[in-house]
Amino acid sequence: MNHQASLNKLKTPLAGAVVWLCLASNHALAQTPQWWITRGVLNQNPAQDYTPVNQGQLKWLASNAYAEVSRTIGPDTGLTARINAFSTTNNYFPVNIGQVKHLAAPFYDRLYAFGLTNSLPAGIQGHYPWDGKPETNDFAMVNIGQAKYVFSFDLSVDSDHDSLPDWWEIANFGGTNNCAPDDDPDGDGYTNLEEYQAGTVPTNPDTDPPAVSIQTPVNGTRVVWVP
Ligand SMILES: [Ca+2]
Ligand SMILES: [Ca+2]
Ligand SMILES: [Ca+2]
Repeated sequence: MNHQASLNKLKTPLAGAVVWLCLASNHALAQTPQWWITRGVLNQNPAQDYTPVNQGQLKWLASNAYAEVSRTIGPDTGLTARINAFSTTNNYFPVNIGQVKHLAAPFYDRLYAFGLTNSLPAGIQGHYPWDGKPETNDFAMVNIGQAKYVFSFDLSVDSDHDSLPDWWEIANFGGTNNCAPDDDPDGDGYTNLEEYQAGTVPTNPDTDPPAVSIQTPVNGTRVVWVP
């Protein structure tokens, strides 16, 4: 896993609930989300999931997660503030469970606001991966596998397999059953799938790029290309 020397140390969590951060969770997060691959989150070394994670590694992981949230559903002020609270030192310091929870919580708050967190077992309140787990010490050290687990959420999930990811359907249509890829609800000539691929707004014809028209020159005229 890479380090990012320019990233900063984690804030020390406030004293509070002590909850065990559990790897073998029934909170069904993705094993290897697509954004880990596209963003080069992991290096090519064999997995060392039981090696203690350090602050530089955790900041690298969280920074890429932040970039992915920003690309899709967008961050809120709480999440941005948490990322901006990194300092530039202590990258080789160990990380404890409380620090990981402190850093990961605003990510899950943001996912929860979009309805993108998984359901916890019946009777368990909350929306964090560690909710409902046996309690232990927030000051216990964290290994790489535990840090990876907490940041393994996958925003490319497409529950109905129509090529429109859940986050995009929820953001634009308020749910995952309210649009079809071939529909054009704003009547701008672009289907929902085309709007998703182009990054335009499927409910607003004014946000789309203008159509390009190319005139055919009359024979014998000189055409000047202006890039
Ligand atoms: Ca879909
Ligand atoms: Ca459209
Ligand atoms: Ca549109």
